[in-house]
Amino acid sequence: MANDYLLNKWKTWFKALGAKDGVLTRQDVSEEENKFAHLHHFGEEKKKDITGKLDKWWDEFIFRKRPGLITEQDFVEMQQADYKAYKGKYAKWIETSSKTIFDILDINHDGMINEEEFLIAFRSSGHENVQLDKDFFNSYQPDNGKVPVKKMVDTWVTFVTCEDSSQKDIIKEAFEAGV
Ligand SMILES: [Ca+2]
Repeated sequence: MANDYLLNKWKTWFKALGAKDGVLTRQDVSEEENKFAHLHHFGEEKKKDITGKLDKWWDEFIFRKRPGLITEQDFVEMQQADYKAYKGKYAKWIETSSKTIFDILDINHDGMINEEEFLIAFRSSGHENVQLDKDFFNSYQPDNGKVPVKKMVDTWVTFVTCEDSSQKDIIKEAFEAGV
């Protein structure tokens, strides 16, 4: 069993994905994707391409190929089941998930996340306080305005899999600050 510290982070993560009233629907995801495409000013073709990749990520890593909506309880139970069955593989799965999504969010394909890419990703999923989003981005101590995808991925692995509350967790801190 994951400890309470990690269970609470999974609940925070679920909300951060854009769940409303404890439920995440395909409609929520579709709205987020439309906003993402709009903020990036994608043309029709680019929008179709990126939305297809995002849909695949949501389906595989968040909905886990379940049809319809997922509740917070479903979500936490899914993490818990995998975590219990194979702790090491769970961390690897989260790493793969994070790498996959950040490679999509890295729109200019330079292996780095710049402030614009970061802000659009977070604004699209309902984190509309741009100042807080910027503070969050800056907590990565960007070099020349950019953060390597690898660094982003590592912080997500810590956030989603680390049970040790004494370890620094900048994602947890950002959400606690109101992102
Ligand atoms: Ca980039």
